[in-house]
Amino acid sequence: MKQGWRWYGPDDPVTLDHVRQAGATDIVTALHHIYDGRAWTRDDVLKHKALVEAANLSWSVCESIPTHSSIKTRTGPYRKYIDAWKDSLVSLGKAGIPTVCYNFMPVVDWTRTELSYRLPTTGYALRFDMADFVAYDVLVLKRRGAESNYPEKLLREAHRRLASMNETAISNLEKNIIAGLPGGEGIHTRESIRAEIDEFSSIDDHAMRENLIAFLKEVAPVAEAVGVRLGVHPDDPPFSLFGLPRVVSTIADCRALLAAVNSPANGFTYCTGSYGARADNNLLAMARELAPRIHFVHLRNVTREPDGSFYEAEHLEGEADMVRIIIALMAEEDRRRREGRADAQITMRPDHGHVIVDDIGKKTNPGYSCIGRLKGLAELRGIMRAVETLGVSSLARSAAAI
Ligand code: DNO
Repeated sequence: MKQGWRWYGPDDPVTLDHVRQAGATDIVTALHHIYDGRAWTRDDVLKHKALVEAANLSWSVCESIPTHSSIKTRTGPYRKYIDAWKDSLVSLGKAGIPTVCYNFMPVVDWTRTELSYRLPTTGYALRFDMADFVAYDVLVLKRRGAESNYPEKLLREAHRRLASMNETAISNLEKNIIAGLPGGEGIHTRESIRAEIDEFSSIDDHAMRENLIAFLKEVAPVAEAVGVRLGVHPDDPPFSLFGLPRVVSTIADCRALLAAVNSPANGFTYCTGSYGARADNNLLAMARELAPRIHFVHLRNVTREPDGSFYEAEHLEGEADMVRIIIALMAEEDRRRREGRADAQITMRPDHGHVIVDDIGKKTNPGYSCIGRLKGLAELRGIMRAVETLGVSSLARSAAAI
């Protein structure tokens, strides 16, 4: 696998030199300075690419082209935004960026309630706490009908939680949930999020899936024409937030997309952390089934709790069986090589990292600290090297038998 690293551009406190010191060879980035749905020109893309290449790295994945909310509702100015999306795609393809990640989450992109959750190791992780989220949704945002989305027990716990929070704690919770995490597309105030949730009021899972499929039917042929592969990122977390539809959360969701749009460009960002936050997602089975259409990989781990809460674990701990997953992905690379596929090597990146060691107290992008990710990559690289050394085909056979 190509060892990738997410870079937010020249303002990222983790520099391209740091990336090389971490041992990554490939950069995952986007034009974060033009992130409102406007089209990226080929020139914009080439300028960004030159920065990456000047550091002797290669830009192998665009994560992400932003997908404007109107595309998800298919109302208002969606036509203009789909055209801009296609223009950006063409600019990326013509500049030689082979893979594009995107998501179809409504209103909020990836979401956590706590950004500095103290771990037993004394490091810090990101956490999604269900009771805190419900407390915000029902009691702070006061979304209409929110109570009916949650069981009694959780509502009681949410009341208790809110009662224990002071104004600062409530405002931090609100900021964490709605003000947008790095790379995310949903940046809101209390008023704007209410308005945007309302825009989705007539859209259920079925309608949302139809809108995603309609979008894919338009962009996949363009991707094919310019030699780009698309990887839809799963919902994070992979269940409904704010009562809104989420349609990239399970293997059934993935199958529906494959069945609807039969193009080699239509594929997945296989994110073990996002899919892994649901107990009914079998990560290894998903990797094996989706393998031919996995175009990009995020490797990270979560520890789940019974009420749906989770926190980000060490890369090799938590729910995901990282060794077998990597064997499955490397076996797919092997299969592609035998088939002569140009995209035989899949780019992975160590997704998120704890805040540890000298990063504690420094300004870091939530989830995107240097040292935590460096440690994650080192551990994952160790597995890859062992698999390579021992031979992926024999390991894949025995891993399949287990
Ligand atoms: C978070 C990331 C997301 C992801 C987008 C993909 O760490 O996984 O921001 O990039 O949802 O479009």
